[in-house]
Amino acid sequence: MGEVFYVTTPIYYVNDMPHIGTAYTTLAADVLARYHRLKGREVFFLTGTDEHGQKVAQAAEERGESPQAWADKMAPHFTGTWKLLNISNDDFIRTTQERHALVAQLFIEKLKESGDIYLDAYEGWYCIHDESFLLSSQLVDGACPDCGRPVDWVKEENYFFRLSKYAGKVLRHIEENPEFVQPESRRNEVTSFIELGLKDQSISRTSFAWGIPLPFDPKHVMYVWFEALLNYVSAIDYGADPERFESIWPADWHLVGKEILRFHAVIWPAMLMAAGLPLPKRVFAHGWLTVEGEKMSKSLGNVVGPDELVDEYGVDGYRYYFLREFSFGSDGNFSRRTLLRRYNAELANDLGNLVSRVLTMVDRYRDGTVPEPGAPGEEENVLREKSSALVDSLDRRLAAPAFNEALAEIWEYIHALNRYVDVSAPWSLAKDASRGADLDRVLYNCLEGLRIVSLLISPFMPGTAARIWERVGMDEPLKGARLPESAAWGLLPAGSVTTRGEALFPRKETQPEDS
Ligand code: ME8
Repeated sequence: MGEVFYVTTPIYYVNDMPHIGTAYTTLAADVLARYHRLKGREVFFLTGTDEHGQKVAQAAEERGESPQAWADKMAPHFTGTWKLLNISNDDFIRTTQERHALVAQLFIEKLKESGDIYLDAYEGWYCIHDESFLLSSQLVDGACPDCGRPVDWVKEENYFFRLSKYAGKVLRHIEENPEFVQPESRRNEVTSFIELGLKDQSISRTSFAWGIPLPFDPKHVMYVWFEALLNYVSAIDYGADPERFESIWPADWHLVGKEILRFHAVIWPAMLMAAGLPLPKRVFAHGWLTVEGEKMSKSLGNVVGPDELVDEYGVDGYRYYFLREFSFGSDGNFSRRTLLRRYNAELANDLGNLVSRVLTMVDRYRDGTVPEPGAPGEEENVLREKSSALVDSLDRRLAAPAFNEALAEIWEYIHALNRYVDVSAPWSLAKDASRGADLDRVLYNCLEGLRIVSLLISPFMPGTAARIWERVGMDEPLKGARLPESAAWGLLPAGSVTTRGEALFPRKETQPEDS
């Protein structure tokens, strides 16, 4: 079961446009998907949009649109943004698709038959923004404890899922499988939450119609969270194509923001247990990003969209910054100053200049042809050993996943290459006709070091990686490269043609306060 590497993002509500927060999760999932493809695994990377529920219905109503027309208008903003950011998702699920509705109905029917669903009266608070049911004891100053917005009193007949019956089992699973909920600090939050006692979960609504009808009682539509979680199995044909489903399920990683961990680490596992399905292997809750120190919100008018940053810094400038700047499990603060600083120092200078220096020298001294490597000296052996240690370390960092640490280590290697150029001073060797073989060797090692850098940055910055790979003289496309084999030192063929090309990351002007 599950031989395919399966990674997911939350499905995003279509009430609003994608922004740097939603892009952050999607980008992280993209790196994992690309990395595992690079390792030769078959990968299924899923993202999509959450289109039902009261919040989306309200957003549509405010614009005088039907919810379906609104969702049809908004979904392309997400697919378009993922294209802009070079996201390699294998599928994009929309919860208004029939394939999703059929599975959601089949699933709920199954739980009904097994006795885990019953009808009862619900009376309590509801936060439309978070689409969550709340107890009076949870409110803070009469408002939603998570988003601070006013809550509505709901009194209606609902179907309930016997969540309480599974509480002990879910808790045991979390305790016995430390990988299941990550990072550890969040795991403790989840276990304390369960230990406080779980009530059965209302899973249907009757006061509005924008949802999937319950097959056994169509006056009710499914509670949007119950329905949305099912996207992870509807997209891989649960119930429709058992062979496909079993080859992909369970998910290797559900990546989510910390505010929706409870749904993924408590309700979702209980739903899966009730249906007799295996649980996802790991759920990772990452931190939240603020903008220039403030919570990002429409009312503050400080929501940042990826497109404006991509216009300015390019897609790989964008990708690099978000993956390098933040520690995945912690909260972080986006600021234009740190973006500019990292761009100039780490991309324009450390990497961009290195590529340009090396290719210029190969052009000047060796007519743009990869020279013979010659016999390796001590310096080269160090570079070679460092690169193979880096390959192992990348594997550990991405298993965590710690994207920032992975990039920091790749950049240490780039620093080592820069030092190697400085210390071996090819420009001096070029002045001495008797040092021709030494010059060949040094230039070869620089090119080979860059080839390995391009391979290792490819999950993070696929466009830049492919450009460097071609420029150093690789004819075989980067797409066909595999880890660890392609990182073996010496695979760059002598005699192939290099290309100088334009600056990869043109330096940007800074104001005195930026540096
Ligand atoms: O919750 N910083 O959808 P959603 C970091 N439809 N990440 C952020 C962020 C921020 N400031 N803001 C949003 C939903 N995110 C449900 C999910 S899944 C079965 C259903 C990211 O549109 C983060 O991943 O509100 C968060 O979990 C997600 O966007 C919430 O997206």
